[in-house]
Amino acid sequence: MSTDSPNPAAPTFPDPARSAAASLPDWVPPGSELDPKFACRVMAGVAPNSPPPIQPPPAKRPKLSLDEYTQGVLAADIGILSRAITLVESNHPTHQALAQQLLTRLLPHTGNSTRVGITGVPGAGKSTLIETLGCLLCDQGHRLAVLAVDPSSSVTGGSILGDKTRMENLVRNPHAYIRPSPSGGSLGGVARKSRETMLLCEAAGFDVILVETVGVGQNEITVRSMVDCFLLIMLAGAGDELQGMKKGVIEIADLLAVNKADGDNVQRANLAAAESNRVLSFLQPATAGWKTRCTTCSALVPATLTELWGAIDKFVLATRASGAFAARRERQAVEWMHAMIEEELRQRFFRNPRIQLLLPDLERQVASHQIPAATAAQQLLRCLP
Ligand SMILES: Nc1nc2c(ncn2[C@@H]2O[C@H](COP(=O)(O)OP(=O)(O)OP(=O)(O)O)[C@@H](O)[C@H]2O)c(=O)[nH]1
Ligand SMILES: [Mg+2]
Repeated sequence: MSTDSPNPAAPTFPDPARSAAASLPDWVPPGSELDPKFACRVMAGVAPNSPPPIQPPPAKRPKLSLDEYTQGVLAADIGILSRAITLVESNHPTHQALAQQLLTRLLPHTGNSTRVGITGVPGAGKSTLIETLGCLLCDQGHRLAVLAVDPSSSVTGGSILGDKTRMENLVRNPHAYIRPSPSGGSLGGVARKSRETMLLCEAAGFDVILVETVGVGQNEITVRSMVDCFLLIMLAGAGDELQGMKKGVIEIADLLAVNKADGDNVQRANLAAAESNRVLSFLQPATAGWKTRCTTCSALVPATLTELWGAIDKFVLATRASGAFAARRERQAVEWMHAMIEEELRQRFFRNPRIQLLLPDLERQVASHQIPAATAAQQLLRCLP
């Protein structure tokens, strides 16, 4: 029922605001005591009941063809690269089909970058560190893409905002490209889009890709599975539990760095790094043939980040020489394919109308122990074509 057409049978009550307004002149001066219905005052210069300003409709950009996308990305046209990323981020089936065609064409031009994942608890200084390190790398002649993997950011908007404000200089650097986390909802969705974005950036000639992720949930494992080198940024005295040491993040890292080693925090940072190195000596390294170490750094002292990048460089050289680098990339590509198959099968299963019909009842029967879970699962799986 429309709110404009009240039910004639319903009793009517006087609306105090309306009656007060009815007795007022058309125009109440700003700040006037005559206006009893609002606590705030009418702004000067705004006529009452003026219609909202008419916004011109957003200009529609012409669609790009597959050739235009391909040539634009390969020519490092940032406008077209951004549109190509929006294409791979889209959930629309037509966009997804075009995105896959584009990726197939660009695949021979991908893979020529150093992919580095950066994780750490919120506030560890990841974005600030990326800002300083990123500017150093650009000065050295690198072309840098910074991506974020943060499934929560689509809800809170947190890291998107943080990244923009913490990377003021990098945002303006013509050799850097910063892309906030895609809003994919699930971690799987965000990860797919980020991985494909990484490939697009490589095809556009970016030779260093930094992927920032917040150290919560499964994020680290996902980012580890898409990068060559994984860096854990820590804080002195933040507690092992918080920093993921207990949940095994330290075991998947190739390099650890205690950040904010500046001012009177240097000594505490050195102690924390020594303690981490002691723990590391008992652990299996994340990459065969590489000894994971913990160092210190400060996002405010560029020289410490030059050293940190030196350690990453060493890692890349050593693993390329040993073959671990190429082996990991091959493994990652195959694992990626498996993950995509699982995701697709999952979606087909839960979208199937017959399954949607049977599922609630079977869930109830399983919950109340009337039928075994495996029997119910088999019954549902038989519905798949
Ligand atoms: N003293 C000092 N402060 C730092 C350093 N790095 C970052 N900070 C400060 O720490 C705060 C958090 O930094 P961010 O770079 O936003 O941290 P983050 O890890 O990206 O945080 P999330 O994106 O929320 O996960 C900011 O106030 C920074 O200015 C550092 O090396 N030394
Ligand atoms: Mg950040």
